[in-house]
Amino acid sequence: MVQNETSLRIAIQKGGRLSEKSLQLLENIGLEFDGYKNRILVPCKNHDVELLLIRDDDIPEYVQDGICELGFVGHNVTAESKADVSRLRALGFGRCRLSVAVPKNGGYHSLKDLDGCRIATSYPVLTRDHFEKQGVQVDTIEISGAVEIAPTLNVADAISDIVSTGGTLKTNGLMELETILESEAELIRTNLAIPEHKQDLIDKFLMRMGARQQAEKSRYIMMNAPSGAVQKICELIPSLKSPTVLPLAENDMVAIHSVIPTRRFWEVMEELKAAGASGIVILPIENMIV
Ligand code: PRT
Ligand code: ZN
Repeated sequence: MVQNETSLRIAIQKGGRLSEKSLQLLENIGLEFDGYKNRILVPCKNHDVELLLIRDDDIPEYVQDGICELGFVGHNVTAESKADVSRLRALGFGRCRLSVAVPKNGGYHSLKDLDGCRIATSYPVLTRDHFEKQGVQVDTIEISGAVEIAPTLNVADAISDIVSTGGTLKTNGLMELETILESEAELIRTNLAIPEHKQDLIDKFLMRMGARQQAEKSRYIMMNAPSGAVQKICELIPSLKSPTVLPLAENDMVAIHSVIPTRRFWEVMEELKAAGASGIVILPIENMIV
């Protein structure tokens, strides 16, 4: 059973790339906090919840040990820690990858070329695992920051580090050789038993998170069309459910409303216009329970 018998405790990164988005996500599902800036434990104003603000590296272990029931953390950090926790949700932000990178003109073209080399990294566990699986013998050198400078300083021959845009590698004369792990922020849960009232709260938050994530992937679309074009337009609209068709005061005209996946909108936009749709309006959706 978890140690904390009072509020549902959620760990988020104190100050870093994931802090703001994690907090925003909690606020989006209806949790209210204030005065969190200079505090470590922050009570929620409207639910039996408290936030624990810590370094991201500590989050998986804290969740594993039941000091917190939930945590928001990068998958790269969870995977490196090998903590015994469960992933409840991938969160769609903080996307990055752990990659092996080598000096651009170093003559390294594949992982095998790194046999016997020194690899600087803040991710020794994942890096060692990856090279071992490929049967390549390397020495991992653990460095906690500015890993990308290690080859220039001749501290290492290559690196394994987090990459997002790739700008940092480029600036340091490095290029990516291979991806070890794809990552994004995730919500993790302790595998220890949780009291029923806390589990109920978690279920409620997951439902709200699902509604929010679904809404973010969808758009509400409205358009006008001649009645004769309804069938063609309804066939073109990429919605799962049947669109709503409403008569308009103007003769033989209707309004068509539907919810569509955002990513499909541009694909069908021109076709809808060609089929006779006009006044097409697309709106974001706040929450969506399907
Ligand atoms: O203080 P604390 O230990 O809590 O924070 P931290 O410094 O360890 O982590 P932080 O805040 O830098 O990152 C938190 C999490 O954000 C990481 O664990 C990843 O899950 C995720 N993330 C997403 C990233 C990046 N993108 C990223 N680009 N983490 C680090 N980077 C680094 C990258 O290593 C490079 O040095 O940012 C630099 C710029 O990257 P490029 O490729 O865009 O140039
Ligand atoms: Zn960290």
